Amino acid sequence: MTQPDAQTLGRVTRALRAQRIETPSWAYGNSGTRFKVFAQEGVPRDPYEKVADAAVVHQLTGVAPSVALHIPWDRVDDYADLAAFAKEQGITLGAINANVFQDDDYRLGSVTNPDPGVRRKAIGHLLECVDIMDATGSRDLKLWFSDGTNYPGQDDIRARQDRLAAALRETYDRLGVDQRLLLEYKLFEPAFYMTDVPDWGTAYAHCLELGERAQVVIDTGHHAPGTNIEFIVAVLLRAGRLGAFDFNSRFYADDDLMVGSADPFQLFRIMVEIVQAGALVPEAGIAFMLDQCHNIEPKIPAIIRSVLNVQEATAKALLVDALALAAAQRAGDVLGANAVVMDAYNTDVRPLLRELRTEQGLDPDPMAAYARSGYDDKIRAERADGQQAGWGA
Ligand code: RM4
Ligand code: MN
Repeated sequence: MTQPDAQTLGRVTRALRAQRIETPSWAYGNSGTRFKVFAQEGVPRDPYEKVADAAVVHQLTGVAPSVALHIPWDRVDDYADLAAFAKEQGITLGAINANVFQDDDYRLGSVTNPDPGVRRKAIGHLLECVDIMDATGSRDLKLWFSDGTNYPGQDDIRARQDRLAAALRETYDRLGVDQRLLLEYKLFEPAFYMTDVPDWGTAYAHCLELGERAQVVIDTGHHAPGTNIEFIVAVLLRAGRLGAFDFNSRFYADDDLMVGSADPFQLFRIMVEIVQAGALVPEAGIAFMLDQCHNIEPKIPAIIRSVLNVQEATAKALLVDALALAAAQRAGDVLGANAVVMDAYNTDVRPLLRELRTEQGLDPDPMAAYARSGYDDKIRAERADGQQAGWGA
């Protein structure tokens, strides 16, 4: 591509300045596979320290002003106090993620469990998460259910859908008028035969039943290999039901690697759909979140890298010449249309982003700035004692 002209540059940088990416509290804590959790030095010991780390990512990148919480991993006595602490650090608390997948009671499911007592307990947790949102000022309740079955005949598929619908209804009805329910799907794991919310269609059907403030979450790692995720993005955008992304990368299944590391072209294609639909602006209501685990790489730099990867994919998507693309499409010019998209993808946007950061008073290279900042040494020293945060495995 010839270098973008001044007008294009102005449009692209304006959009990039307005971009918002939410980082996940759990990515700052220890994580692992089912085989091993490798502890790292300097990892936060409590939600306050996770918030502090998230604030550093925002200070260096300028585009990550909120952090998502996961309950009970981020349980504190006073959520308003945690929100005030976040504010002092220059960020806000974002989506509240419910967790109904780690208690022994949930062996046969949470909200779809055949036992009404277990269902009641799970719904109680979802409602508690809405109380927490009230205290933190969070807009979004994000629900992911590990519910499903491992063997044909284990439980009644339709009955489980009914139980799911009832739980979602009760939770949705508890929300305030400015709050949303975000429903996430996942093809499989930990259930291996049948998952109760396995795909966007099921999530969408439940959201339709609930009402307008129920929206679908696309976790990029939650599909069968080869799934055209940008198609799902386009369909949900058209229906006004795309609420959020959980960005990460995968080579095989739900690998939770850094977004943009396995398939940067896919991330670009997703962002093209977003940009073309005018859905990048915060007012469009789509939460661009990361959902990742940094099992072997240092966590804060990995999160900074991920944020930069989303930013780069977005910059490239913004460079797609929409007029030229539409003209080629109208003319049935297959190769021409494809060339417009590929020209944008093949543009090196790193100089543009460095310049943008300098204009914003940021270091043009956030990775290098973090390495120089001394923050890593500081947290290693300060957090040497005590119990590190993590979700265990
Ligand atoms: C799930 C899902 C959720 C996340 C948990 C930790 O696979 O992606 O979004 O909260 O993992
Ligand atoms: Mn997710």
